[in-house]
Formats: sequence, structure tokens, C-alpha cells
Amino acid sequence: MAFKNYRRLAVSTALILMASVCFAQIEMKSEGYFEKPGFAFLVYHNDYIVGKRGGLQMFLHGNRVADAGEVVYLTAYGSYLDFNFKEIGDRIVDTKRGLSIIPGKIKPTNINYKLVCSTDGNSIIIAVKLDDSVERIKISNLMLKFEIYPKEYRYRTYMGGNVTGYFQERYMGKTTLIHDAKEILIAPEDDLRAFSITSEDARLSLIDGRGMANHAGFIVYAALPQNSSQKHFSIKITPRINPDWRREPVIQVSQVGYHPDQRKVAVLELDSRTENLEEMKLVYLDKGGKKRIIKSEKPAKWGPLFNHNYYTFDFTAAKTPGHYFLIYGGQQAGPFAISNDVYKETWHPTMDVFFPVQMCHVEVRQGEKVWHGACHLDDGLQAPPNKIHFDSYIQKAETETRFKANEHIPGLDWGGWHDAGDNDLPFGSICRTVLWMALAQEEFRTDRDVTSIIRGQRRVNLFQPDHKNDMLQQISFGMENLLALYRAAGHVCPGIIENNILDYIVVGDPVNITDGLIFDPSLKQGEKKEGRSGKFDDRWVFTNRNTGGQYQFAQVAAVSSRVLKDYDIKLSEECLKAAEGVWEYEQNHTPVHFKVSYQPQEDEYHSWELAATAELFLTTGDVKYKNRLLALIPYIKNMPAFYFWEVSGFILVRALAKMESDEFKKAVVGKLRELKILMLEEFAKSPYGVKFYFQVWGNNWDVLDLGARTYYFIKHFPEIFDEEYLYSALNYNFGCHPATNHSYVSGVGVNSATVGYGFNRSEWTYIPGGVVSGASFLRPKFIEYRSGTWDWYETEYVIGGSAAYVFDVLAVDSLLSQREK
Ligand SMILES: [Ca+2]
Ligand SMILES: [Ca+2]
Ligand SMILES: [Ca+2]
Repeated sequence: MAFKNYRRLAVSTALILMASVCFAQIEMKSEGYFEKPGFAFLVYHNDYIVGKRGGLQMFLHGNRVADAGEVVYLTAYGSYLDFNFKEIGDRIVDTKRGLSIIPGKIKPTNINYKLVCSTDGNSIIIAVKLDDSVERIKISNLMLKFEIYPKEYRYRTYMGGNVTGYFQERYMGKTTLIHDAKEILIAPEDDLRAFSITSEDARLSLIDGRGMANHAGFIVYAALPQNSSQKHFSIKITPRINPDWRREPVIQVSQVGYHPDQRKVAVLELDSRTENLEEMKLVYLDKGGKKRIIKSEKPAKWGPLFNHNYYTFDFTAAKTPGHYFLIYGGQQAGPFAISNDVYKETWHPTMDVFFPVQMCHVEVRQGEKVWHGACHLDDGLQAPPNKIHFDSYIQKAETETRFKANEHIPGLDWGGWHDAGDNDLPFGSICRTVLWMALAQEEFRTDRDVTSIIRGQRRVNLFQPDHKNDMLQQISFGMENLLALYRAAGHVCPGIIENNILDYIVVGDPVNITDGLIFDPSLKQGEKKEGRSGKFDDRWVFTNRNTGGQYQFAQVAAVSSRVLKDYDIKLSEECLKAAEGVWEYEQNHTPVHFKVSYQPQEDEYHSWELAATAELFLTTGDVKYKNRLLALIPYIKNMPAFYFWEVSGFILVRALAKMESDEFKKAVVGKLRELKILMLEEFAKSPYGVKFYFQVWGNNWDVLDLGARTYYFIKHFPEIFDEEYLYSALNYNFGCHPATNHSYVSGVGVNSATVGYGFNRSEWTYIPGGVVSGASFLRPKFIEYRSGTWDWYETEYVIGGSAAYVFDVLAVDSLLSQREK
């Protein structure tokens, strides 16, 4: 008896020791996710499964390693039923039994199931429980699957079912890696990435999904054996978690650097378990390569955010020109510059390379490199009525043009930029792009010429000047595209996009997407005659009128008309005529609020009408615009400050002097004071001093766009708005942002976004000067930027964000140069 008691005592002491000394257990949190330091498992907290960031998601030692976990139904063709066929219910969190449950349904087959997640402290157990009514025949096509992120696992091994191998960096033609196993081990040699998947009642397999889609991962499937009558199966995922692991500190600082007169505040992001704060060091790089300590002190605590702790390090006092590093806890950021010239050239790659490379309808060359051929010369066909297309393009029942469905609309084969990694010409984005370029030109008078555009040859040569101002050339190229559609349709349209999904997702030279020959339905497939072809590959033009989009165009065309006056008087006059025509039309017709791709919607405060009217008044001085602005004063007064910031405010402040109206001024200044309160609230929500709004897509473009608008508030009301409001937007873009410290401008700064989702994305490379959206927020509390080519919500370029970036750099340089005087 005594002996037995002694043994029991010894065992329980050992258990207590194990629990307290060695490992915390994985626990379910009240929000229904599972966590332990170094590990997290989310249960449909995010729903963007198409982007491989939703459903069941797993983080291991700070990295999202597995994602897109869900129940799928394999069709006869070997693909999943489309996501429209899935129905996912609200999560049920049973804290008593430690279960996080997702009810789901595969609609066409009427299969109801429950995805039940739980933990035993060391593993995650995922059970799929089918409704009793499900017929046996359907079950063998039902699978639980999740995807392993290829970038984290390349050249790591896998084992299972008597098979061993290693994960290839690229798809090499081998799709089935493990056919049938009860246990699969992933990266057992790698302490930070190892985990296993086991099942007692399901067959496990491992597939290289990249053979089916570029953005897929290595897919683990769990399925019941053929003809099984079981209505339940489960898998167990066991991660190897190192309790000593701590996330490396991230020193967040502008990778480009600072003007001597700027505030300079780096942000330090630390693992929330960090107890001993060290000193941060600012060091200066001597001529001989020696690093001299300029400042060393403990950073000031800012507080918790996401799942990290944040600190700030102020080194505003450092003003001596030269190169610097910041050093903390074995990490180093830099070299970055402190210099009067720090912003002089940072916008060049965006205008010299990124925008020329995005140009549609031309061949783009740089020395011996052909970026792409003269593409989409067959633009475009009238989109057929009642067409709900991908990328949110929609055609209503009426075309609102003189063209029949699939009839060629002439004159659309010049101008415009491909937006992002897509090759569509979205007119809302093109408007936004022209807007920032035209305002930048009006405000800062750039005189750069390194690009030649030879229209007769449809040829663009980078770094070969043609004695024409590059900015004005790009503004014209954007306006030509917008005007071409206005000429054809009499109003502005949503845009032009590939007519089928396979052409839309093409990666590589866009010249190969269509044959460049206008579609002729009288010709046979494959037949070509007199510059026409029987191949139905021309892009569709979506043509409906939308009031928000019309006013957006009028605003942009009015600015362009001023800016192009001394460069191309004919184009300038056409811009003004079109702007006035569109404005007049909208004034005399019932507004249409049509939710369609990339175009803005007019709101109840007449934001877009205000923007167009004020810009037309600035261009023409015509009293009819002034009178309309006066009539809209009540709307300005009632408008939420954020609308004012986001749409019309920065134009209204420019129009104040010319308006000569006290009442108008009172309304605008009242709104400016409200806006300042809103800004300060926003800036205080994070240590970064920018608008705090994190979601699936990174917020960098918003930050840059709002920064550009803020410039005008600072310029016209310096007594209300601090210059730092704009500087923080640019610092954020250059690396002072959460998750990592990449500069979000490809190739600008020593650590930048050199993996971008552009048209060359499959090579894991970039287009110099492209601007990415940046760190993505994953509910409930995670922030990440993982530099992955297929994480388009983090690494994609867009033209509007890139143009706002150019404006911001010129604006910041202008403000700081004025200080020097
Ligand atoms: Ca698009
Ligand atoms: Ca030029
Ligand atoms: Ca064609």
C-alpha cells in the first residue's frame, strides 16, 4: 500500500513538473480559435478561401503555414464545386466541451455536415460529421482538405505511406506526392516547421496543387475509403512547438531614410512575451566602414496591438547627413540615409519603369529587354447585355451605346495602363491615376524625360529621352484612353476586360492574350482576313453609365485640361469639353447609382458632384459652377468628416480663394476642424500615425491616397494641419509599418517588396517602382506581410496607389525643401 502511494505521488509530481516547466497546452479561446505561444489554429475567423487565407488556418512560430482548410466535394472532373455552392453557417463555440464547430452544406448535393475542432492539449482534432440522411454514394467524393504554404516548405521533406520526398520549389510535373497514408509527417527535420497529420478512419493523401493553379499549395486531403458507409471521420494535426521560440524583433523604420528636419521615430515590434527590454542603438556609418554609436537607449513603450507589443525610438535629433543603422536584439535595419536629398529620386522608378511597363497597346522595351509586346490591339467588343462578369464587371440589360452585343467599338486601341497583375483597363482606377499625376504636375512641375513614346510604332523605350516631359506623356496616355470611350459612347464606362477567365488569369507577356486582330463573326475559327480574325478573343467593353464614375471623370478631365494646356492644346480642349459635357448631362438627368468594378458611387452628400464642380470651377471660373457649389453648402455641412477627407475636401480648400464666399468658407473650415479631430483619433490608434484600418487587403494605398489629399490641407491651413501627418504616410509606405519593415515600393530602399504580384509574378520578381498594398490583417488579431508572390492582397501593384505614391514623394520633398529656404 505504502509503496503504491509513493508511486502515485511520484507520477503526479512529474505531471505537475511537466505542465509547469515544459509546456503550456494548446487551449481553445472563447472566440473559438486554438492557441499556445508559437502556435495558433483559426476556425473560419477569416473567409477569403479563394486567396488561401480563410477557413481552417494554422500559424506555427509566427508564420501562417497552412490555410484554406475546408470540406470540399470533388466533381466528376476532379475539381471542387465552386465556392458559390458552399454554405457556411456561424461558428458555434462550446466552451464547456472545448469545441469550435462550423456547420456547413454542399448545396447541389444537399450534404449537411459539421466541422468540429477540438484539442487534447498537444494536437488539433478536426472531425467531419455528416448528417445521417446523407447517401453513401455521395460520401466518397467528400473530403477535408487544407493547403500547406509552398514558400515555407520548399526543400523540406515529407514522409507517409512508405513514401519519402522533399517539397520542390516549383511544380515539376509530379502531382501525387503521397497516395494513401494513415500518417503524414511534414518537415520533421525543421524544428520551426514540423507537424504531422494522422487519421484512424480516413485515407490521407498529399498533392502538389500547383499543377492545377499557380496560387495553390501542397494539399492534404482526408477522405473516407471508397464505398464506406461511415458518416464520420477525423484527422489529428500535431505541431512541434518550441516553447523557447520568440519572434525576432522587427525594427520598423523608413528604408529610404529621412530629411534632417523631419521627426524620426522608429517603431519596435516585439514578441508579446518579451520581458527584458534592451537598448536600441542608432549608429552612423563612418567613411572607413566603422559604425559609430550616436544614441543608445531603451525604446519607449507604446503598448499592445495585434498580438505583439510596440515601442518607439525617437532619433529626431540626428541630423548629420550620412548613412545610419538601427540595431536591436541581434536585428539590424538599414543602411538608411539622413539627407536633404532623401526624397529627390525615390519617385523616379515608378514613373521611369512601373508606369511605362503598365502601358497597354504598346511594346515596351528597356535596352535588350522586351517587357511586353504591343497588346490588346483588338480592343474591344461591346459587352453583351445582362452580363455579370468576373472582377466585378457588370453589364446591364441596356448597352447605353449604339453598339450591339459583341460588335467592335472603334478607337479603343490606344492609351491606358493595365491595373495591377490583371490586364484590364478599369476606368475608375485610370481616373485615379491620371488625377494624382495631373495634380502632381500642376503642383510640383516635374521636368523629367527619360522615356520615349513613339506612337506610330506603338513603341515605348525606357531610358531613352524624347524631349517630351514624361509625366505629361503619361497623363495624355491615360486621358486618351478615357476619352476614346467617351467619344464612342457619349459617357464614361466602367472599363475593358478579357471576355473569359482563362485569358484573364494569364501570367506573362500580355501580347499573347489576344491575337490583336478584330473579331469578325463571319470568319471561321482560326481564319484571318484583312486584319480581322474568327477568333473570339477580343476584350469586352462594359458600357453602362454610373453617376459617381461620370463625376469622377469630369473632375479628372478638368484638372488634365489645365495641365495639358501648354503641352497639347487640342487634347486639353477636348478634356474640358468632355468634362463640361458629362457634368451638364448629370445635372439634367436622374442619377444612376450602379455598383460596378472600380468606379466610385455617388453618395447622399454629393461628394463626387462637389469634386467635379469645384475642379471645373477652378479650370473655367464659370459662375454656374460657383452657384452649384453654393447650393451644395448644406451637404458640405452635413457630410461626415471622413467623406470630406476621402473625396471632395482637398478640392474645396483649393477653390476657397476663387469662390469669394464667406458662407462657403465657413462650411469648409468647419469641416476641416472636424477632420482634424478625426485624424488625431485615427493616428493615435497605432504607433504609425496613419489612418488605422486593417483588413484583408493591406492599407498602404489608402494611406498614400489620404496622404496626397492631406497635402492640400497642410498647404492651405498649416495652422490646423501638421506636416507630419503627411510624412508619417510616406514613412509607413517606406517601412515604418507593422509585421515587417519592407519598403512597399519595389526596389526602393535596401529592404523592399522585391516579390510583387505584377504580370511577371510567376518568376517571383518585381517591376521597379510598383507599390504594393502591404501587411494584411487576419482576424482575430494577426498581422502579416510574407512577401509571397501569390498573396495578392499583400503584394499586388495597382496604378492608383502607385500614382498617389509619386504625388506624396513630390509633396513631401516640396514641403521639406521650403523649410530649407
Ligand atoms: Ca482588375
Ligand atoms: Ca519623354
Ligand atoms: Ca482578336
